[in-house]
Amino acid sequence: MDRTVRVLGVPMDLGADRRGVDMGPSAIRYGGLAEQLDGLGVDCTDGGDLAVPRPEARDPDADQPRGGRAKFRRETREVCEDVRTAVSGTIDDGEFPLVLGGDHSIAIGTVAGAAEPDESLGVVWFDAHGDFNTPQTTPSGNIHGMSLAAILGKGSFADESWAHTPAVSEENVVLVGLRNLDEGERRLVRESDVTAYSMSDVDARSVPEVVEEALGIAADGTDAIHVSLDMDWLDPTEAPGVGTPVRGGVSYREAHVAMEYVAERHDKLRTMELVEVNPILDDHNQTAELACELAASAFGKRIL
Ligand code: EXY
Ligand code: MN
Ligand code: MN
Ligand code: MN
Repeated sequence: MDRTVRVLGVPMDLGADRRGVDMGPSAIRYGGLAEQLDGLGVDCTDGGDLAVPRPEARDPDADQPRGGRAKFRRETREVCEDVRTAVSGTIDDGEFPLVLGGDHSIAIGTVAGAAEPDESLGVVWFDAHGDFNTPQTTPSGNIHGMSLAAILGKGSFADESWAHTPAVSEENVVLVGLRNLDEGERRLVRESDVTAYSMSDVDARSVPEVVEEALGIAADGTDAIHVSLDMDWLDPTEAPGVGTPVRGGVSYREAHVAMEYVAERHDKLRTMELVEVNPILDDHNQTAELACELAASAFGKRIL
């Protein structure tokens, strides 16, 4: 990594039902992120945590979009606009934003901040879930299950400039590791131009082959790429401390080799985020420590 990495914590849990993911940034710091990056010789600064309103302070349904449901939409918009400003400012300072969640709704802000208006940004989304629901299809109203749909302006998100980042074209968006989709979002994924690799595709072809292809699609014709690593991508036996665990995820080694392929793309990598770490559900901070290790692999750590 040729740039200084600036860590930005977003203790956000309004996008999810289960409390605890707001402690993700602290857990990742305690998991040794700075030590991992220092050990690599990566220059790293900590930009601190952004402010997030407490859920008790607001009625989750106080502000609903047309014909749908998105809990804490107003607060999520405020947080994501702050994330956008912090990420964009970090990039303008010539540094690399490493954003720590917090639930996956923060990706709306990260991507908005990463994309310059007149550019095109590719996205690789490592996740057990599609995060492709809209307020019109969501079964829960939780925005962390809508964040990619929001970025792409699906459903009523087309009218929400804070959520929709037009610089991201569906042709340059890749979902990797799907194994849990709701009916409505499954239809939206199929109808879209995003590339979606389920765990069945990973089983049939292998992580190296799928991830190399995914990074190629995100980089094809774009100015930069964003990597969004939802820790529930991994199998819960490796990463139990996540908000929405789903069995049948990737192994410890598969996750590392995926990040090693990410490291090969540092010429185009502009931003990265580590999300959905929930230490309440964890076993001795294991998931946060793994997130730190994976970040090190993504920033070039090699054994030999
Ligand atoms: N698809 C379910 C929903 O929309 O409520 C669950 C979403 C979980 C999203 C996690 C962050 O990846
Ligand atoms: Mn800018
Ligand atoms: Mn997610
Ligand atoms: Mn997920």
